[in-house]
Amino acid sequence: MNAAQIRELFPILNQEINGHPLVYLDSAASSQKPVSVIEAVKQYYEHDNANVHRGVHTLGSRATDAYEGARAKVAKFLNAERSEQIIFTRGTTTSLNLVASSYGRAVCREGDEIVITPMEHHSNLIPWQQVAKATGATLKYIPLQEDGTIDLSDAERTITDRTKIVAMTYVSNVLGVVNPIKQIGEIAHRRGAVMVVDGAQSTPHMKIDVQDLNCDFYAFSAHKLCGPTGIGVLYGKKDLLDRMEPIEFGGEMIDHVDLYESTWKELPYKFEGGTPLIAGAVGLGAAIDFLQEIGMDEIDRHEKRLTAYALDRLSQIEGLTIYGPREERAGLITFNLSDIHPHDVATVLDSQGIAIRAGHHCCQPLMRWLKASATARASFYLYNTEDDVDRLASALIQTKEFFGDAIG
Ligand code: 7TS
Repeated sequence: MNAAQIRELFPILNQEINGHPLVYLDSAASSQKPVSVIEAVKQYYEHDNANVHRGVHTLGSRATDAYEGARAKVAKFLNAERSEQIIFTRGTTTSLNLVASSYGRAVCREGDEIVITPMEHHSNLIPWQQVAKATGATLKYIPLQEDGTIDLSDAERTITDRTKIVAMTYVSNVLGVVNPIKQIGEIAHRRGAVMVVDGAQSTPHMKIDVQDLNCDFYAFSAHKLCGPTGIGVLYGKKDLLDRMEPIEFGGEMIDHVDLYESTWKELPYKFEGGTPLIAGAVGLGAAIDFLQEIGMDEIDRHEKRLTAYALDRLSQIEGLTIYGPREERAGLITFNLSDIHPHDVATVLDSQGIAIRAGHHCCQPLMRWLKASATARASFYLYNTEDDVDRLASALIQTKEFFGDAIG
């Protein structure tokens, strides 16, 4: 299937925005959903809906099977050893907060270190700041090289025997950098630290094998990989998850409750208090089926081709600054156009039916490192085509001319 055919499977893309066919270049913020995912959620609500893990009635067991079936699909998708290592959360943010609040606060003491990078999304930065503040641990940053990449020798220097946790994004949502997380995980393990991976921007686009990466925790959101909003995953190594305390308490997660003491269910349920997002899990399962049918390697290849084409087209536009490395990058391009504010760029593009993101992308420290108050970003997915890139490039040229004339 080529990208133009894949595009047909996404009903939302078949519309005009401000009188122009929609070009959606904001999938790094949230991807669009194919018919099969929309139908799976609809089918669940029309035929199988009930609460999970409690009823003896037929709908209750169908809902439980659907929910647990989705967990098994995720486990296979990540190549996790067992389904119980897959904890359903609200998304990457909740997954990372769970690791920080449960594992981080339990293991860190004064004098210990938590190591992250300046390119982290706020979701993988603030939770660690909070752990550092609460425990007296020191938050340290592996410095970035000029092009935004990480040099392993800097990781070797920053991660020490006092480091308890290394937390890092696999793919930067601003720079498009693909971090060497396997190698950094090896350094972390040599020093006795655990490796936490923010997989929000990697999981939708490339094959992930948590056993090969040998990471201790891995987080992602369904909505960036063709699934519904409001659901995501935390994968963890079983011995670590077994030792961790829940951070939310209530129904579904208990084994035995007394007036003054309670005990918890086994994995993964001790981390899933309350009625979960069952339909969301069903949608995530359908999204995984959809992506795997096309093939993660094929998606990866398509995005690399498209990004190379886009880099070529955009770098010909005078006055356009592209951030991040030229080689070895993921399917997104962050840029600024002359001194036009990125919000103005995004607004002009929207008037032509082209959706991009502008702002700090939840990466304020990285914006300061880039010496930019904000940037514009075009991000690609399996449904984007060269035609989309051509529309973006010509709209940017027009935007520049428009503002040039206005200023001049
Ligand atoms: N980590 C990274 C690297 C991200 O890009 C994002 C979302 C998150 C964590 C948080 O994911 P959530 O699903 O819990 O919100 N990134 C973006 C973005 O780049 N534009 O909008 C959201």
